[in-house]
Amino acid sequence: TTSVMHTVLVPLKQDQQEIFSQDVIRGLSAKNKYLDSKYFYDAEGDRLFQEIMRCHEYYLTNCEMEILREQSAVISQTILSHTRHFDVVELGAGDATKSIHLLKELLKTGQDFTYYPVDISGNVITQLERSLPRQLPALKVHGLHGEYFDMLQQAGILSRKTKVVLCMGGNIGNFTPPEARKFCRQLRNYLQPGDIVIIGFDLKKHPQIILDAYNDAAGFTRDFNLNLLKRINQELGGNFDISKFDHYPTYDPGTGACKSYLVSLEEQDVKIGDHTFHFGLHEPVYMEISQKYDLESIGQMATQSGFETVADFFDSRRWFADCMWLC
Ligand code: AVI
Repeated sequence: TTSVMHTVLVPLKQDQQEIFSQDVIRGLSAKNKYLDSKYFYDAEGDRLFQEIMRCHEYYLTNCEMEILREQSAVISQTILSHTRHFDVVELGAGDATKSIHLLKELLKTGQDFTYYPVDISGNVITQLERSLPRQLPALKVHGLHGEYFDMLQQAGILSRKTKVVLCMGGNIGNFTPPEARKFCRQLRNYLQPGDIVIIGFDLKKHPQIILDAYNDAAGFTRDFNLNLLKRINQELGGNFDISKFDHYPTYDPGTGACKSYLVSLEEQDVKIGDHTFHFGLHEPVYMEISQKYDLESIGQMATQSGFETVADFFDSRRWFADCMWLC
Protein backbone atom coordinates (compact mmCIF):
# COMPACT_ATOMS: atom_id res chain seq x y z
CA THR A 1 0.00 0.00 0.00
CA THR A 2 1.39 3.38 -0.98
CA SER A 3 0.46 6.08 1.44
CA VAL A 4 1.61 9.59 0.64
CA MET A 5 0.08 12.79 1.92
CA HIS A 6 0.33 15.94 -0.16
CA THR A 7 0.07 19.26 1.59
CA VAL A 8 0.58 21.53 -1.40
CA LEU A 9 -1.74 24.45 -2.17
CA VAL A 10 -3.38 24.61 1.25
CA PRO A 11 -3.48 28.28 2.30
CA LEU A 12 -1.50 29.15 5.43
CA LYS A 13 -3.42 29.07 8.70
CA GLN A 14 -2.91 32.82 9.11
CA ASP A 15 -4.30 33.53 5.60
CA GLN A 16 -7.27 31.25 6.28
CA GLN A 17 -8.05 33.21 9.47
CA GLU A 18 -7.83 36.46 7.54
CA ILE A 19 -10.25 35.17 4.87
CA PHE A 20 -12.59 33.83 7.59
CA SER A 21 -12.55 37.23 9.29
CA GLN A 22 -13.24 39.14 6.06
CA ASP A 23 -16.08 36.78 5.11
CA VAL A 24 -17.72 37.14 8.53
CA ILE A 25 -17.42 40.94 8.51
CA ARG A 26 -18.80 41.13 4.97
CA GLY A 27 -21.72 38.83 5.84
CA LEU A 28 -22.71 40.64 9.02
CA SER A 29 -22.39 44.08 7.38
CA ALA A 30 -24.83 43.14 4.61
CA LYS A 31 -28.38 44.46 4.62
CA ASN A 32 -29.60 40.86 4.87
CA LYS A 33 -27.05 39.34 7.24
CA TYR A 34 -25.50 36.00 6.34
CA LEU A 35 -22.67 33.67 7.32
CA ASP A 36 -21.10 31.00 5.13
CA SER A 37 -21.89 27.41 6.14
CA LYS A 38 -18.48 26.25 4.95
CA TYR A 39 -17.23 27.67 8.27
CA PHE A 40 -19.41 25.27 10.31
CA TYR A 41 -16.68 22.64 10.29
CA ASP A 42 -14.19 23.36 13.07
CA ALA A 43 -13.44 20.43 15.44
CA GLU A 44 -16.70 20.98 17.38
CA GLY A 45 -18.65 21.47 14.13
CA ASP A 46 -17.24 18.18 12.80
CA ARG A 47 -18.33 16.47 16.02
CA LEU A 48 -21.84 17.96 15.85
CA PHE A 49 -22.19 16.96 12.18
CA GLN A 50 -21.29 13.37 13.20
CA GLU A 51 -24.10 13.56 15.78
CA ILE A 52 -26.52 14.94 13.16
CA MET A 53 -25.68 12.02 10.87
CA ARG A 54 -26.64 9.65 13.69
CA CYS A 55 -30.06 11.33 14.22
CA HIS A 56 -33.01 9.35 12.90
CA GLU A 57 -34.49 12.57 11.45
CA TYR A 58 -31.38 13.14 9.31
CA TYR A 59 -32.23 10.59 6.61
CA LEU A 60 -29.59 11.65 4.03
CA THR A 61 -26.74 9.56 5.41
CA ASN A 62 -28.84 6.41 5.79
CA CYS A 63 -30.28 6.77 2.29
CA GLU A 64 -26.91 7.12 0.61
CA MET A 65 -25.47 4.36 2.76
CA GLU A 66 -28.29 2.08 1.60
CA ILE A 67 -27.51 2.90 -2.03
CA LEU A 68 -23.82 2.10 -1.62
CA ARG A 69 -24.41 -0.98 0.52
CA GLU A 70 -27.07 -2.49 -1.72
CA GLN A 71 -26.00 -1.36 -5.17
CA SER A 72 -22.21 -1.15 -5.22
CA ALA A 73 -21.98 -4.28 -7.39
CA VAL A 74 -24.24 -2.71 -10.04
CA ILE A 75 -22.46 0.65 -9.75
CA SER A 76 -19.11 -1.11 -10.15
CA GLN A 77 -20.34 -3.02 -13.23
CA THR A 78 -21.67 0.21 -14.73
CA ILE A 79 -18.25 1.83 -14.26
CA LEU A 80 -16.52 -1.19 -15.83
CA SER A 81 -18.84 -1.08 -18.83
CA HIS A 82 -17.33 2.36 -19.59
CA THR A 83 -13.70 1.98 -18.54
CA ARG A 84 -11.25 -0.69 -17.39
CA HIS A 85 -8.30 1.61 -16.86
CA PHE A 86 -9.21 4.06 -14.12
CA ASP A 87 -8.40 5.59 -10.75
CA VAL A 88 -10.94 6.75 -8.16
CA VAL A 89 -10.89 10.30 -6.76
CA GLU A 90 -13.25 11.16 -3.91
CA LEU A 91 -13.94 14.85 -3.26
CA GLY A 92 -14.71 15.36 0.45
CA ALA A 93 -13.86 11.79 1.39
CA GLY A 94 -14.70 12.14 5.10
CA ASP A 95 -14.36 8.74 6.75
CA ALA A 96 -15.19 6.94 3.45
CA THR A 97 -17.72 4.67 5.21
CA LYS A 98 -20.00 4.87 2.16
CA SER A 99 -17.46 4.71 -0.64
CA ILE A 100 -15.71 1.76 0.98
CA HIS A 101 -18.55 -0.46 -0.27
CA LEU A 102 -17.89 0.61 -3.86
CA LEU A 103 -14.10 0.36 -3.45
CA LYS A 104 -14.55 -3.19 -2.16
CA GLU A 105 -16.63 -4.17 -5.20
CA LEU A 106 -14.16 -2.57 -7.61
CA LEU A 107 -11.32 -4.52 -5.96
CA LYS A 108 -13.32 -7.74 -6.30
CA THR A 109 -13.34 -7.30 -10.08
CA GLY A 110 -9.52 -7.50 -10.02
CA GLN A 111 -9.02 -3.98 -11.37
CA ASP A 112 -5.73 -2.29 -10.56
CA PHE A 113 -6.62 1.22 -9.42
CA THR A 114 -5.56 3.82 -6.87
CA TYR A 115 -7.99 5.59 -4.53
CA TYR A 116 -7.25 9.30 -4.14
CA PRO A 117 -9.31 10.65 -1.22
CA VAL A 118 -9.37 14.46 -1.28
CA ASP A 119 -10.24 16.50 1.76
CA ILE A 120 -9.63 20.04 2.95
CA SER A 121 -8.98 18.59 6.41
CA GLY A 122 -5.50 17.13 6.86
CA ASN A 123 -6.84 15.15 9.84
CA VAL A 124 -9.35 13.36 7.66
CA ILE A 125 -6.64 12.30 5.20
CA THR A 126 -4.28 11.11 7.95
CA GLN A 127 -7.11 9.08 9.54
CA LEU A 128 -8.05 7.51 6.20
CA GLU A 129 -4.49 6.53 5.42
CA ARG A 130 -4.42 4.76 8.76
CA SER A 131 -7.86 3.13 8.67
CA LEU A 132 -8.29 2.09 5.03
CA PRO A 133 -5.32 -0.33 4.80
CA ARG A 134 -6.76 -2.12 7.85
CA GLN A 135 -10.19 -2.44 6.24
CA LEU A 136 -9.13 -3.05 2.62
CA PRO A 137 -5.51 -4.27 2.62
CA ALA A 138 -5.43 -4.62 -1.19
CA LEU A 139 -6.42 -0.99 -1.80
CA LYS A 140 -3.80 1.49 -2.99
CA VAL A 141 -4.46 4.79 -1.21
CA HIS A 142 -2.93 8.16 -2.00
CA GLY A 143 -4.37 10.96 0.14
CA LEU A 144 -4.62 14.50 -1.25
CA HIS A 145 -5.03 17.29 1.27
CA GLY A 146 -6.30 20.55 -0.23
CA GLU A 147 -9.04 22.31 -2.19
CA TYR A 148 -11.14 20.08 -4.48
CA PHE A 149 -10.12 21.49 -7.85
CA ASP A 150 -6.45 21.94 -6.95
CA MET A 151 -6.34 18.32 -5.84
CA LEU A 152 -8.24 17.13 -8.91
CA GLN A 153 -5.54 18.77 -10.99
CA GLN A 154 -2.92 17.11 -8.79
CA ALA A 155 -4.56 13.70 -9.34
CA GLY A 156 -4.45 14.40 -13.10
CA ILE A 157 -0.70 14.97 -12.87
CA LEU A 158 -0.15 11.85 -10.75
CA SER A 159 -2.24 9.57 -12.97
CA ARG A 160 -3.08 9.59 -16.68
CA LYS A 161 -5.84 7.02 -16.24
CA THR A 162 -9.55 7.67 -16.60
CA LYS A 163 -10.95 9.26 -13.44
CA VAL A 164 -13.97 8.08 -11.52
CA VAL A 165 -14.81 11.09 -9.32
CA LEU A 166 -17.06 10.63 -6.30
CA CYS A 167 -18.90 13.64 -4.80
CA MET A 168 -21.09 12.05 -2.19
CA GLY A 169 -22.90 13.11 0.97
CA GLY A 170 -25.17 15.53 -0.83
CA ASN A 171 -22.60 18.29 -0.35
CA ILE A 172 -23.64 19.83 -3.67
CA GLY A 173 -26.86 20.79 -1.85
CA ASN A 174 -24.91 23.37 0.14
CA PHE A 175 -24.58 25.40 -3.06
CA THR A 176 -27.45 27.41 -4.54
CA PRO A 177 -28.54 25.95 -7.90
CA PRO A 178 -26.52 28.55 -9.90
CA GLU A 179 -23.46 27.84 -7.71
CA ALA A 180 -24.02 24.10 -8.16
CA ARG A 181 -24.12 24.54 -11.96
CA LYS A 182 -20.90 26.53 -11.78
CA PHE A 183 -19.32 23.80 -9.65
CA CYS A 184 -20.36 21.11 -12.17
CA ARG A 185 -19.04 23.15 -15.11
CA GLN A 186 -15.72 23.65 -13.30
CA LEU A 187 -15.62 19.96 -12.45
CA ARG A 188 -16.17 19.13 -16.13
CA ASN A 189 -13.33 21.50 -17.10
CA TYR A 190 -10.89 19.65 -14.84
CA LEU A 191 -11.83 16.29 -16.41
CA GLN A 192 -11.30 14.54 -19.76
CA PRO A 193 -13.75 12.86 -22.14
CA GLY A 194 -14.47 9.38 -20.78
CA ASP A 195 -14.10 10.39 -17.12
CA ILE A 196 -17.02 9.51 -14.85
CA VAL A 197 -18.51 11.39 -11.90
CA ILE A 198 -20.94 10.14 -9.27
CA ILE A 199 -22.75 12.96 -7.45
CA GLY A 200 -25.15 12.57 -4.53
CA PHE A 201 -28.30 14.72 -4.63
CA ASP A 202 -30.95 14.93 -1.94
CA LEU A 203 -34.36 14.76 -3.60
CA LYS A 204 -37.60 16.67 -3.02
CA LYS A 205 -39.97 14.77 -0.75
CA HIS A 206 -42.69 15.56 1.81
CA PRO A 207 -41.73 18.99 3.18
CA GLN A 208 -42.19 17.87 6.80
CA ILE A 209 -39.58 15.11 6.41
CA ILE A 210 -37.10 17.70 5.15
CA LEU A 211 -37.89 20.24 7.88
CA ASP A 212 -37.51 17.57 10.56
CA ALA A 213 -34.10 16.57 9.15
CA TYR A 214 -32.88 20.13 9.76
CA ASN A 215 -34.59 20.48 13.13
CA ASP A 216 -33.76 17.29 15.03
CA ALA A 217 -35.44 16.93 18.42
CA ALA A 218 -32.13 16.49 20.25
CA GLY A 219 -31.02 19.93 19.01
CA PHE A 220 -27.78 18.94 17.29
CA THR A 221 -28.63 20.95 14.17
CA ARG A 222 -29.42 24.00 16.31
CA ASP A 223 -26.08 23.62 18.12
CA PHE A 224 -24.34 23.04 14.77
CA ASN A 225 -25.57 26.46 13.56
CA LEU A 226 -24.93 28.22 16.89
CA ASN A 227 -21.44 26.73 16.96
CA LEU A 228 -20.40 29.09 14.17
CA LEU A 229 -21.10 32.01 16.53
CA LYS A 230 -18.93 30.29 19.17
CA ARG A 231 -16.23 29.82 16.57
CA ILE A 232 -16.35 33.54 15.74
CA ASN A 233 -16.03 34.30 19.46
CA GLN A 234 -13.01 32.00 19.82
CA GLU A 235 -11.15 32.72 16.61
CA LEU A 236 -12.08 36.31 15.80
CA GLY A 237 -12.57 37.76 19.28
CA GLY A 238 -16.36 37.98 19.13
CA ASN A 239 -18.75 38.33 22.07
CA PHE A 240 -21.89 36.57 20.78
CA ASP A 241 -24.21 35.40 23.55
CA ILE A 242 -25.57 32.30 21.84
CA SER A 243 -28.55 32.12 24.22
CA LYS A 244 -29.81 35.25 22.42
CA PHE A 245 -30.20 33.46 19.07
CA ASP A 246 -32.68 30.84 17.86
CA HIS A 247 -32.25 28.29 15.08
CA TYR A 248 -34.96 28.63 12.41
CA PRO A 249 -35.01 26.17 9.50
CA THR A 250 -37.28 26.73 6.49
CA TYR A 251 -38.18 24.70 3.42
CA ASP A 252 -39.85 25.94 0.23
CA PRO A 253 -41.31 22.89 -1.52
CA GLY A 254 -41.69 24.93 -4.70
CA THR A 255 -38.04 25.75 -5.22
CA GLY A 256 -36.59 22.91 -3.11
CA ALA A 257 -34.55 25.42 -1.08
CA CYS A 258 -34.10 24.40 2.55
CA LYS A 259 -32.59 27.40 4.31
CA SER A 260 -31.51 27.78 7.91
CA TYR A 261 -31.41 31.04 9.82
CA LEU A 262 -30.35 32.20 13.24
CA VAL A 263 -32.81 34.76 14.62
CA SER A 264 -31.79 37.42 17.12
CA LEU A 265 -34.05 37.11 20.18
CA GLU A 266 -33.54 40.73 21.20
CA GLU A 267 -32.14 43.98 19.90
CA GLN A 268 -28.41 43.75 20.62
CA ASP A 269 -24.90 44.82 19.64
CA VAL A 270 -22.22 42.21 19.08
CA LYS A 271 -18.51 42.98 18.94
CA ILE A 272 -16.07 41.10 16.73
CA GLY A 273 -12.56 42.50 17.23
CA ASP A 274 -12.85 46.23 16.47
CA HIS A 275 -16.17 45.89 14.67
CA THR A 276 -19.63 46.28 16.20
CA PHE A 277 -22.71 44.77 14.57
CA HIS A 278 -26.26 45.73 15.44
CA PHE A 279 -28.98 43.07 15.47
CA GLY A 280 -32.61 44.12 15.54
CA LEU A 281 -35.26 42.16 17.44
CA HIS A 282 -35.99 39.03 15.37
CA GLU A 283 -33.44 39.95 12.73
CA PRO A 284 -32.39 36.82 10.81
CA VAL A 285 -28.89 35.70 9.84
CA TYR A 286 -28.98 33.36 6.83
CA MET A 287 -26.70 30.44 7.62
CA GLU A 288 -27.05 27.59 5.14
CA ILE A 289 -28.85 26.29 2.08
CA SER A 290 -29.47 22.57 1.63
CA GLN A 291 -31.02 22.48 -1.82
CA LYS A 292 -33.34 19.60 -2.74
CA TYR A 293 -33.67 18.54 -6.38
CA ASP A 294 -35.97 16.65 -8.69
CA LEU A 295 -34.62 14.31 -11.36
CA GLU A 296 -35.54 16.66 -14.17
CA SER A 297 -33.43 19.51 -12.84
CA ILE A 298 -30.56 17.13 -12.07
CA GLY A 299 -30.69 15.93 -15.69
CA GLN A 300 -30.67 19.54 -16.92
CA MET A 301 -27.73 20.34 -14.68
CA ALA A 302 -25.79 17.39 -16.18
CA THR A 303 -26.46 18.54 -19.74
CA GLN A 304 -25.83 22.22 -19.03
CA SER A 305 -22.45 21.43 -17.52
CA GLY A 306 -21.27 19.14 -20.32
CA PHE A 307 -22.05 15.68 -18.90
CA GLU A 308 -24.21 12.85 -20.16
CA THR A 309 -26.34 10.94 -17.63
CA VAL A 310 -25.36 7.27 -17.47
CA ALA A 311 -27.54 6.04 -14.60
CA ASP A 312 -29.26 7.19 -11.41
CA PHE A 313 -29.14 5.04 -8.29
CA PHE A 314 -31.81 5.47 -5.62
CA ASP A 315 -32.51 4.22 -2.11
CA SER A 316 -35.71 2.16 -1.68
CA ARG A 317 -37.75 5.25 -0.66
CA ARG A 318 -36.36 7.33 -3.56
CA TRP A 319 -35.35 10.07 -1.15
CA PHE A 320 -31.77 10.40 -2.40
CA ALA A 321 -29.98 9.79 -5.70
CA ASP A 322 -26.39 9.01 -6.61
CA CYS A 323 -26.18 10.12 -10.23
CA MET A 324 -23.53 8.76 -12.60
CA TRP A 325 -22.49 11.16 -15.35
CA LEU A 326 -20.03 10.70 -18.20
CA CYS A 327 -17.76 13.42 -19.61
C1 AVI B 1 -22.96 18.50 4.57
N1 AVI B 1 -24.33 18.82 4.14
C2 AVI B 1 -24.72 17.95 3.02
C3 AVI B 1 -25.30 18.81 5.23
C4 AVI B 1 -26.71 19.15 4.69
O1 AVI B 1 -27.60 18.31 4.84
O2 AVI B 1 -26.87 20.21 4.09
C5 AVI B 1 -24.95 19.77 6.32
C6 AVI B 1 -26.02 19.88 7.37
N2 AVI B 1 -26.59 20.99 7.78
C7 AVI B 1 -27.49 20.74 8.69
N3 AVI B 1 -27.54 19.42 8.86
C8 AVI B 1 -26.63 18.89 8.05
